[in-house]
Amino acid sequence: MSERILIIGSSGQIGTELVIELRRMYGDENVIASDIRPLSNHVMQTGPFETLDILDEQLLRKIIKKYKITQVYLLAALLSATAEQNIELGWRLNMRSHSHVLDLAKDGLINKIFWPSSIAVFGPTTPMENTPQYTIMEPNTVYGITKQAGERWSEYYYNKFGVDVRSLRYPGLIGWKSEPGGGTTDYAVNIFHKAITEGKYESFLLEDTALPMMYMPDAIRATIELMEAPQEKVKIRSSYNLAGISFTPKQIANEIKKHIPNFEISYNPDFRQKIADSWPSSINDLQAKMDWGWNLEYNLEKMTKDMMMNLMKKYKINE
Ligand code: NAD
Ligand code: AKB
Repeated sequence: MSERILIIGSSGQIGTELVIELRRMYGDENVIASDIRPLSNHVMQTGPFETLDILDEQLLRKIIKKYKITQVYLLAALLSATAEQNIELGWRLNMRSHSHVLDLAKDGLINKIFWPSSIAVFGPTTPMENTPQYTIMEPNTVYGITKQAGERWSEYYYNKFGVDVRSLRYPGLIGWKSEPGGGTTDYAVNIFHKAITEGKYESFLLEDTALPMMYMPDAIRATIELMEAPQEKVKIRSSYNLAGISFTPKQIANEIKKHIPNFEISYNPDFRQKIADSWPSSINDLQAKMDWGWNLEYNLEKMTKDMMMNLMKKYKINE
């Protein structure tokens, strides 16, 4: 049977890019985009789109049946900074969306789920350098708590009901095709836009705050490689560590200066600094490498070059 895929949260930073790639692989008609907010872009024009509030379980089930969906990518969530400002919605949206989708698989309506976790699943008591797959996890943000609880639910549904749920602990993701959606790592996207349009950027994180990040093409490839891996290779059903590139605001600013020598960065930390301070600075993803052959392609230099090239084109500026 050919796959029919539903992306929930398709108007977001990851969804926008994942829909394009999955439509290329599976055919436009077989990848149904859905979000609570429609977008007037490529995602809407190249294939089916449904307006869906994931909290509406009945509508979700209707859409699953209408399109005979076999796989769900659940991307709808409140990210760390936004969830911290709306704790109740952060908890409700991030948890209920996950249980609605897990129950679809438990009831035999779909075969496979992708649900992303995050480096936010770790907390201040976690070893910060080269953070192992299995370690102390005491997240102290509502977002991190939902990711930890979500990981536990995924593993539980796999063990108890055989639900084929797969997950990655994404680092902060950086891309040029879409805007970030309210995270603590958003500075690493905003800095490029401001460098190009204004020649300066005020960072909301301190200059030496190292965080794990990843360029979007690597993140999309990791997601699809995990989802395409044979069942027996997916040995972890909570979520896989994914390392990416670790850098500080100062280091990325220096890399951008290679392209825009007059670029200036200043620092004015806000509430997001405390969140960043509770997260690891680098991650160990040996398990993903061993189990399903994960390999990173973009380092800081290569990513910056590609971001600059694409954003310059987008803003119609000659580098
Ligand atoms: P985003 O905020 O850019 O996109 C989320 C999308 O969900 C938005 O388009 C929003 O409109 C939609 N949405 C919100 N409420 C909804 C609802 N009730 N029903 C349906 N859709 C709704 O987020 P993203 O960066 O694309 O992240 C997607 C997933 O990946 C999230 O689970 C996030 O925690 C995880 N993640 C992202 C990053 C990152 O750096 N972007 C890192 C780690 C984990
Ligand atoms: C955020 O900053 O909230 C996200 C994440 C790392 O989960 N980018």
